Amino acid sequence: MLELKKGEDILAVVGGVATIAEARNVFADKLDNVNLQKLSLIRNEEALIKVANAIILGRPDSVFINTGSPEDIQWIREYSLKKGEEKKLAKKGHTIHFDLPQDQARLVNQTYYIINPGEKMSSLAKSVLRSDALDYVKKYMPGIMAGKTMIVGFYSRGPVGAEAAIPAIEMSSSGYVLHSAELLYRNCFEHFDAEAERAGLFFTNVHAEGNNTPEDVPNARIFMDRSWMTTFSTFCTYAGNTLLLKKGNHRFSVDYATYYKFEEQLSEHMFITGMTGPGGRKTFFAGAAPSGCGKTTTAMVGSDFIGDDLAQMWIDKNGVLRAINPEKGIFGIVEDVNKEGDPYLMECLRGDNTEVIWSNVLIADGVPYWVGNGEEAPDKGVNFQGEWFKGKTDANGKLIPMSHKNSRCTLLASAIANHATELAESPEGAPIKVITYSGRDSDTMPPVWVAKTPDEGVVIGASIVSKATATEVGATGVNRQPWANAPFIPGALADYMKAQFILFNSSKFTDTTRPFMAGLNYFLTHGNRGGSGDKLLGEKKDVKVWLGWLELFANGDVEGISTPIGYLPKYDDLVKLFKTIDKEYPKSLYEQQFSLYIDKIVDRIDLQRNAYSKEADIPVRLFEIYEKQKNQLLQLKDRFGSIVSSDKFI
Ligand code: SPV
Ligand code: MN
Repeated sequence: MLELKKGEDILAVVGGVATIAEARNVFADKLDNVNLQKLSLIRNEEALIKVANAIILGRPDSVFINTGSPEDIQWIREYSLKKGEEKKLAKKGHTIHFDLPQDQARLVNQTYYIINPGEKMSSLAKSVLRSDALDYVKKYMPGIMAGKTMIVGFYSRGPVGAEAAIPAIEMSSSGYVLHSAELLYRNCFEHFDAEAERAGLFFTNVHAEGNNTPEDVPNARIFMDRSWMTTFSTFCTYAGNTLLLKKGNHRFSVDYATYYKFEEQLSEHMFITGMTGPGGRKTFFAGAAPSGCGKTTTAMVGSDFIGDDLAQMWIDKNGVLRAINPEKGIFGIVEDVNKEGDPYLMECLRGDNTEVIWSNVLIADGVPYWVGNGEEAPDKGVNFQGEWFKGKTDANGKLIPMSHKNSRCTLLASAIANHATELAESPEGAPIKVITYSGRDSDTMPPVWVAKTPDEGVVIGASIVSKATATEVGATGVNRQPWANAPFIPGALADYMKAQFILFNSSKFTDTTRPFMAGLNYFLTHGNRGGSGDKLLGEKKDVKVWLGWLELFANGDVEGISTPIGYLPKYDDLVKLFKTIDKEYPKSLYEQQFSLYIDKIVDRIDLQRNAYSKEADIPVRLFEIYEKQKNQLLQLKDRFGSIVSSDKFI
């Protein structure tokens, strides 16, 4: 359970500002007339008291109120350049930002939920008691913004007025963080009061990078106060650790949906995209994948791209599942982004007229380069670890890549040629017909399969596994990644799972609106399918076929093959779809991809069942489905052996 406003509000305790009159005194003391004037347009007293407390806590030299006006945004760009957080690149509107080598990804071991004594948390999350977090803030944060300007921005996570949109305040001494916020979130300065009132809450984020030295990073903390929906981030700059409008507030949205909007809303780590089917019909997808597993690429394959990272969903009065993107921009991984696989994104990155903040790539003569860009690489330049030259090794003798694996580009989603900007900005949300779940699974599940029931769909989400990626510092091995949202689920996994079962079985859906739920996996290798080596069986562009088949299936244009794990595509239907991307699709490849490898799947079921059986209060439905699927799979094995090709089912 989650109880809001329980325990002491750390920001208020340390700041000491309790009334609006005291807050106004702080503003009169710290803000110049221009910024006082701007702030006078915000009337929400709770919000103003938070801003005053952040000022008292951080003790910045000055305070800048960002109204989102072109002049204010320009001021932020220049502040960031002046402080050296960003540098201009050769192309107009492009800048480079470097994070310290120790701060290239989410600092999972320094990221905590602030909890009250006795609160049940996700077994996959770290938590810190409120009193210990208070001690940290008291020790490290007073005066942390001295010598700097604190910038205050007011944003909406979602199109203003959308059912699932929640406003948020971002306060930081970093120009880079606020510059990124302007590209990634909707500035709602004018609507903040009304939105806070409509939603009944807002999120608060406080960040300070301090001196930004490697010696500081061990003291870095990312704290998320669940009860007060307030984040604190210190001594780091990587946006995943600092721009807590993104994953910090996503975590709060997950909490809020799970405990306060049960049966009504979900908050997911999902892309949103539309596919155009026969006759020009549009079918919208929301799809989960762990960080660094190609969510951005998948999203951009659609004809109507809406978002690449997060989705907030609800069921509308007609029983249609609706999704909004809480973001309006992309903080995308650039490794392996190239003309072949990501033509629209490349147009923005290499063309003119798109504002781009690059991070942690190689810069040579003012031009950014990255691993896998499909272009000729320079021999030297500057990257995340300083001077770089081809063949340079680290202290352990390991080759240093041209760009960090988690290096990124930040830009407006509307800059992407296939972005469906009008729908993305509509508070109505996109009508979602297909939900997908995927992970880096090299040896078990087929490229695509569809759940037969909502319960089985929920189990697909619960059963995602994935190889560790560079998006988290220190992560290794193959991990369970429930719903690809695990790093962002604060409360007990059982509670989140119940919310999934309830929502997808909701009686508000009709037979025609209930979404289809599917698994996707592009990571099967030759070595695990009768060949050898780690090479993938498919290519990036095959995604179009898997999504295209789901589009046809969800609209009743093709039938699936019924198997214990769900419906699989028929070979002939895939051949036709591969033709549309100019590829042959040999039957032998189909056999490799879609034969059921029974022992692998049964092992996977056992792994999940064992892990979930250690967790308290998991719904029995999950175990019943695992049991049923396992029994059916073992019966198949008795009849056909351990590798069962799909024609055995016809
Ligand atoms: C991810 O890692 O899932 C991201 C980037 O989308 S971060 O902001 O680091 O979470
Ligand atoms: Mn993400």
